[in-house]
Amino acid sequence: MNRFTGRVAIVTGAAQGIGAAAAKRLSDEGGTVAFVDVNGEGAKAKATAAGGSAFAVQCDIGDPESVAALHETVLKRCGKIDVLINGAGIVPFVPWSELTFEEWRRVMRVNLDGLYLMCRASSDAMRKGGYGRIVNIASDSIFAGTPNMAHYVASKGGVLTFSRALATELGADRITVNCVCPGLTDTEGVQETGHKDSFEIVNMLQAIKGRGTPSDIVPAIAFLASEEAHWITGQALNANAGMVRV
Ligand code: NAD
Ligand code: 4PL
Repeated sequence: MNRFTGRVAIVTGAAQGIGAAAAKRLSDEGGTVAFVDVNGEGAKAKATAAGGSAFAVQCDIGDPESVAALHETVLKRCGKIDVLINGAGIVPFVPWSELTFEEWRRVMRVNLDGLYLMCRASSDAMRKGGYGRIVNIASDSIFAGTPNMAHYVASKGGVLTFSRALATELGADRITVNCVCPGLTDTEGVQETGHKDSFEIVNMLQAIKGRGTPSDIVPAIAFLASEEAHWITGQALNANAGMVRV
């Protein structure tokens, strides 16, 4: 498939995990993809490996100036923004007894403030260009109430409901906004936390057995980011082997 030929895409969180896999797929399918991450070196390595017209931009999505600079760079280089995949996120592992306000804010700053800043800037460019697809990455933990991440679950509930509202706001411009809700997925981020020990229990609840990897999530993201998904907006799609069903 070559669903992104002629399209310009920004993918955040592209240095590793689900974001990196999504960026690679859009690039493989012909898109000009900006691999964006606060880890600039990691993003550069993935963009180089993707080849084609992929390029990397270092950006902290929680910083308004950094997000403005990113959009200036992409618009100067590519002239438009067609697709935004918001893959960057913090995946914490902190029990409620240890959850401080500082830690709460650290997660909200990226998972919600960063999402706002990216959607704000990219959707302005999409409206000018007359085309747009926004795919946000929530999590099926918002339906399961997954332990050791109450602040994260709160932030991802916000990702889902913000996506519904933004779909309304951008509907007049025929820009779609949807969410993918992955289940537990084996990524570098998860391997650094206690979530790495949850695969067995999650597997027990899955309809289809196995360990979720980024390549299991990417097809849902790429579909919602494609032109043919034009009649789908404000929706959430679980990609979780049926672990929770809503
Ligand atoms: P990961 O930790 O492996 O990768 C996340 C990437 O985001 C990293 O490269 C990191 O540098 C980047 N990032 C963090 N803060 C940033 C910032 N301020 N600005 C720019 N980039 C920043 O994570 P992952 O497991 O691949 O998760 C990707 C997305 O999928 C996240 O939104 C996460 O919440 C969501 N998700 C993950 C799982 C899972 O089990 N892995 C499940 C459901 C949802
Ligand atoms: C079910 O989004 O959805 C662990 C870690 N378990 O980040 C998640 C489940 C995790 C999840 C998530």
